[in-house]
Amino acid sequence: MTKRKIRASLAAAAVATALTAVAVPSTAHASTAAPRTSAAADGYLYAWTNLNRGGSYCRWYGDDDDWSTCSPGGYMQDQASSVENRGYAGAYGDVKLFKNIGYDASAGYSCLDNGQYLNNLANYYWSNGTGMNDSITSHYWVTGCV
Ligand SMILES: [Ca+2]
Ligand SMILES: [Ca+2]
Repeated sequence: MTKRKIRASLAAAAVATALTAVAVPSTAHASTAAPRTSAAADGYLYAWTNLNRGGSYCRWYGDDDDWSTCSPGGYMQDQASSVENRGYAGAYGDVKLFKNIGYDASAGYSCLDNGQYLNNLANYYWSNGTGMNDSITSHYWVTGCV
């Protein structure tokens, strides 16, 4: 292979890599292609046991390191099938979600942008590629999803 051909194939490989990087949705950032909420901001993160805001729900104004107790639903650990960020825009307006208790990111995490509503968590995945449905267990508010 001539030097020019090698360079051309390297460039083609770089383009292919770049295209792949664009085409694969970010698993660590749930807001990718997620719909915006139609609800007014009230400062709370909401979670429902069923999809499309169905079943019982809990909501949080602050952080929670263990969803096994919450208000008003009482229990949301490994139950949530839809979530909505109705937090106020700006500082601490985004929510980092964790599969494990205690903000332990080792089993997977995700980030929900301010104003995002995920109506069916079966369509979303943790940072490690495992499904998010019926598995959220803790969260804290952050300024800017990363
Ligand atoms: Ca559920
Ligand atoms: Ca869990």
